Amino acid sequence: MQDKYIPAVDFVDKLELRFASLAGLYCCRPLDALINQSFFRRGIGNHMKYPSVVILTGAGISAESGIQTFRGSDGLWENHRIEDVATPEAFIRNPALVQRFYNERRRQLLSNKIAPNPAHAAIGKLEREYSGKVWVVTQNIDNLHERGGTRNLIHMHGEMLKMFCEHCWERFDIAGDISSGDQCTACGRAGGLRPDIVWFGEMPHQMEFISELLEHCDLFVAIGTSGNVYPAAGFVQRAGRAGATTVELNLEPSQVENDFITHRYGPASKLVPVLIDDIMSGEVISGANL
Ligand code: BJW
Repeated sequence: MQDKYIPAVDFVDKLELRFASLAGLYCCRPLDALINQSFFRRGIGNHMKYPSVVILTGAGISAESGIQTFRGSDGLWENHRIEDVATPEAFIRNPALVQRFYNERRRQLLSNKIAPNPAHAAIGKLEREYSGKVWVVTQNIDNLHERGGTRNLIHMHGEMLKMFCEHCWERFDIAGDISSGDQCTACGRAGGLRPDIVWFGEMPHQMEFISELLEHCDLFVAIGTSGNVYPAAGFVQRAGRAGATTVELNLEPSQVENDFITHRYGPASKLVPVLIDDIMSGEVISGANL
């Protein structure tokens, strides 16, 4: 269903446009009053600068919500070397350590200390109110985009609040702890449950759909990601080759800064609401640091 999204929506837009013209001819209300209604505004794509927007987010967007980024100055991540916890080999070597690590992070995410910040909220508002199409591809495994109002969302590196069984591949929502000995409620076997997280060497989720989005986007924005981890770090090049305007928002230049046309540097909670206002007011996006 999902990879038919773009052509299907274009078709709907054209239908709406025709309907708007007919309505203008046959109704008493003037056409511009009609097209100002949000239902019709979606169809008037000609003067819109960026009909299709793709936003890639990384750990930096959640930093001001209290979730630590991966590549801090001490080279450690929540006191662990990343390769000790975020690889399938680490899970085989020491499942209890890996489960404990993710159980702690899940508890932290569900505590009342973690909440979406103005960057998440602004992106949610863009999806709700912008007349173009907006998709968010996040590398983050937290649920702060959902809580900030985003619905068109892909968790390419998985989700903290999901688990799956390596025996039967059934996926489940999970709010509590997982333990290596737990039994799968679908297949009844023990020892196969693991967090639904994409570790190094594993294939990220929904890559085909993401490729479609990148091929068709007019504006590509990367927020708070260091550009160290592929395939996400290569998305800017693919969007750029497809003709998109590419924008980096970060505290500092990323590893792939040269692949972006435009850069804005500062904290996401300040930069993102300004960028979203610029997009919604139809401005051409250019650099402006905060
Ligand atoms: C702020 C801010 C504020 C702070 N405001 N900004 C050699 C070359 C190329 C590739 C490879 C290679 N060797 C191996 C690979 C592949 C490998 C890879 O990329 N390795 C690299 C380390 C080299 N990739 C994989 O294995 C991936 N799978 C794969 O490639 O499959 C094959 C394939 C083939 C063909 C097509 C497609 C696929 C899987 C990668 C899985 C990554 N998993 C992790 C952990 C799981 C999640 C978890 O447990 O939480 O995902 S690793 C970790 O890094 C996490 C993140 O999602 C990911 C990216 O990190 P991110 O988000 O960029 O965070 P940071 O900390 O690095 O940066 C934060 C940024 O925010 C900084 O820039 C700050 O400045 C900024 N910031 N505060 C704004 N307030």
